[in-house]
Amino acid sequence: MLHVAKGMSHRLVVTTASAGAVAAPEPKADVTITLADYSFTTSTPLTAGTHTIRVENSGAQLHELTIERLAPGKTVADFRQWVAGGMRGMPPVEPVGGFAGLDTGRHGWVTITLTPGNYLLNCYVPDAKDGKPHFVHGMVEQITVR
Ligand SMILES: [Cu+2]
Repeated sequence: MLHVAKGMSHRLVVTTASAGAVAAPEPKADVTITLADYSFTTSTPLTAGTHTIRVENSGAQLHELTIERLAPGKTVADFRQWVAGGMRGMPPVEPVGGFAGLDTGRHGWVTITLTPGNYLLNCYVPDAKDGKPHFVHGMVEQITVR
């Protein structure tokens, strides 16, 4: 059952800023990951430890950054095989963080702590043209964190 059907929703009211309000300064990022149709570009390799990642969408479509830790011995090929098999059984990855639903030309930040291992940078957003998840179009990349 969808979580929203179990009550996982909340009303949010957005109001105009009060006079004299100042925008908060942007967080300081040590890594930038740029999303495009259909790739990830990382400014510097992600290493073990805590990072504040600036996530930018330079693509023509909405994208997301999902960071998933691969199970020991698993690779992006195992992920593709699991998807091709209808996503049955234990997934070869576990989500550890990311940034969802970033529109064209927008940016945001995510702070994440990584331990050494193999990860996927992944995008599950349905494609605007064929509705298939972007990872089907190649928007999934395996990285090694040391
Ligand atoms: Cu995408």
